Amino acid sequence: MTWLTRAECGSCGSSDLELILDLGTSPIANEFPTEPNNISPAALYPLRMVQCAACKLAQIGDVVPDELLWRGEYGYYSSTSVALVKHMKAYATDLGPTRRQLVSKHDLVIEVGCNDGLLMRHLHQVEPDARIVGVDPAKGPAAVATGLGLDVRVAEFSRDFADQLIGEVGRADVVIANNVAAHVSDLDDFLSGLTALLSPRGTLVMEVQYLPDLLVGNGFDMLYHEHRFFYSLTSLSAALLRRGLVLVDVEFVETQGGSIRVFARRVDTDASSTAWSHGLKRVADALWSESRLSDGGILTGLQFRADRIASRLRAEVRSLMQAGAVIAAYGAPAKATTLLHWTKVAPYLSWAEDTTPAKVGRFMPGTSIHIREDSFLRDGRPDAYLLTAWNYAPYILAKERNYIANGGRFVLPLPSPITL
Ligand code: JHZ
Repeated sequence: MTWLTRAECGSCGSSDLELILDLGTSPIANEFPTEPNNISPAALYPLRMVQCAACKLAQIGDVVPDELLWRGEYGYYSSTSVALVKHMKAYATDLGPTRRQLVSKHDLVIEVGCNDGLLMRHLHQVEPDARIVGVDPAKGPAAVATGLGLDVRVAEFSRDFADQLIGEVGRADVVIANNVAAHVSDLDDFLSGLTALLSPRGTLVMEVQYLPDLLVGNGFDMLYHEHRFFYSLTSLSAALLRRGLVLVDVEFVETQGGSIRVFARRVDTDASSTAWSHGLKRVADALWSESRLSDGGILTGLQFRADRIASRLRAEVRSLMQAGAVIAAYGAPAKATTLLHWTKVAPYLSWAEDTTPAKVGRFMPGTSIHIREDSFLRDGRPDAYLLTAWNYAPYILAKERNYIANGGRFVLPLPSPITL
């Protein structure tokens, strides 16, 4: 089984694809082997980002099939990141009766890509009388959700599955899809399924990582094979419109180094009603602001910046090692696989630490770096950490203030390598 090089845009079908970033080859990011694995070339896949000149959607250039990506035990559990727990709690409050009032008594809410049910749990708290159904293909995280009494269907989401679900539970007042639109293999079928699930006056709420923030923050490590699409408001709006949905509001949120939370409704409802007038203005302003980005070279310059960061990070880590420091990776996020492979700093790291029980005891993909449990509360800490979970930097640096006060160092790889 092998990858498929994209010949056409995964959204609009144009064959006018421009190469933005070429990171060579890399292993599958979210599969943490049980043995040290200095990887064979057969387990490396090309890692390139291209952008469609027609609809502006950035996407992975070489698509690794689902069977390879999700074959093992999927290592990502939302609830293990304290910062994400906080985010989802605030998210549920925002949708609930005291704020936007999108989720009310007796409403049906369907969350596609619910992982271990983190948001569902908080939604139950803000509106106990709503019916909340989750869908996720990853068995491990879904089992955690089911164990908590949540109603989760273990399935790959598709238009066919949406039709089946509608037959069982009906159409939803609110459909939620967080950090999942980046991962789908057939975007049109996915959006068709989400649209079908919506009741005529329903609202789709999605969070996606925001491409302009990735560009500004030099987040090249967000490119790994399970991330197939990288959205701006412009490209997302075009994809949704093709499915009969119009954006009615946008919020900028901090997750994943910068994401957008968008609200969309059917074009043939009251999408342009006064209830959404502030939101429509925010969407228009953000689209205008994005239009100013297009000529700035910020996209085409990403390759240059990724090259520079690789050599600067190596120099930074090497000089710490030469001064006798033991260095470990702080976090074993999926993006660390791209970071370590592209920058070639893996040989300098003695181990990695992570709070996710499913990752502990395993190895970083394509390396012999062992993943240990978070040593926050233990002795035996390294002299310095490479902060691979850089998107949680404010939270982690605050949590680690005693370690820093006692001389511990942190190397922040992005947006530009710096040692604190
Ligand atoms: P985190 C995943 O990306 C994969 P990753 C996926 N493709 C996606 O889209 C996004 O999430 C949403 C650990 N950690 O959240 C926990 C600590 O050890 O940036 C996580 O393993 N200590 C589905 O994997 C990792 O770091 C800490 O104090 O890049 C962070 O992973 C904190 C805060 C985290 O997602």
